[in-house]
Amino acid sequence: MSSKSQLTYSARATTHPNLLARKLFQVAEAKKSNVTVSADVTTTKELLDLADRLGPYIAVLKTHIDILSDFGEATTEGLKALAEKHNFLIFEDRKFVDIGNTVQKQYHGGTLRISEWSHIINCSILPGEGIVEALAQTAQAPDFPHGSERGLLILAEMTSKGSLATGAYTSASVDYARKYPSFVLGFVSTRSLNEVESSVKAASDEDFVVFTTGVNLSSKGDKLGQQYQTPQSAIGRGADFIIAGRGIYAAPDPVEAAKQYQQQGWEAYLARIGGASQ
Ligand code: 5BU
Repeated sequence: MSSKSQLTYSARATTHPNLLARKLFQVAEAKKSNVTVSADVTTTKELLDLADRLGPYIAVLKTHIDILSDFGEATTEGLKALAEKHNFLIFEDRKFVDIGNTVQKQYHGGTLRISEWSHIINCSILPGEGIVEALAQTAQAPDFPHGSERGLLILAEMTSKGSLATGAYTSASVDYARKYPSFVLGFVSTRSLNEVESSVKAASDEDFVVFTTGVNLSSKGDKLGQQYQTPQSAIGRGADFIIAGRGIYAAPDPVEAAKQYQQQGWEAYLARIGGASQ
């Protein structure tokens, strides 16, 4: 476990080298929530309705914008307005995985205009270091207006059965996170990766943010290889933000479910920081 994961979110908000990570920790502290809801619904109305109802209880809204059947201006304007209204960040789970020249076009412009509305994006490092460099170049270009509010999570591990994102792939994820600290916030992974061997030296102020997917209170997995753990287990293993999809949006009462994940996630965080001063 990283020494930083024993610190409070507010302490990490003050010291983190990355501006978006600071904002993320501030939001978590202000709302007492480390929950990311994975809003995997397929129409704009359902997405915005869910974001508005769950907004008060979450720190981040994760989207798969390409599963919407009616994506358009109303989707992005609605998302941006609700993120402001409820003080959450948006994470488009697009999982970029291509050569640098292509991912720049997929991220900035195109049909989805992801760079305009999504604070956080993620990528696989299967194509090599160039993918991180290319996305950082776009988000940090002098004429890009939202530079300080954009960050990348490297998809270092996956929750699906038989995932090949292990071993050398996972340690290369840590290498690249260390090489691009102003853009890479941390990882999507099932645990803290600070102990993973890396060929790049860690900076003394290094503080990777860990998002863990596959969190569910009432199920162990699905029929397509998804594997779940509980908020307590994820946070105990180093998650700073827990991501839950069906556990929340497919519950009989999604608002009650979001409150339950919020409470359990927050209690697990308090248990992890133990006696740390707030
Ligand atoms: P679920 O309904 O809680 O199983 O949804 C999980 C979400 O997280 C879904 O949007 C997946 O695409 C996403 N996910 C995941 O489940 N596992 C991973 O390793 C990664 C993303 Br990366």
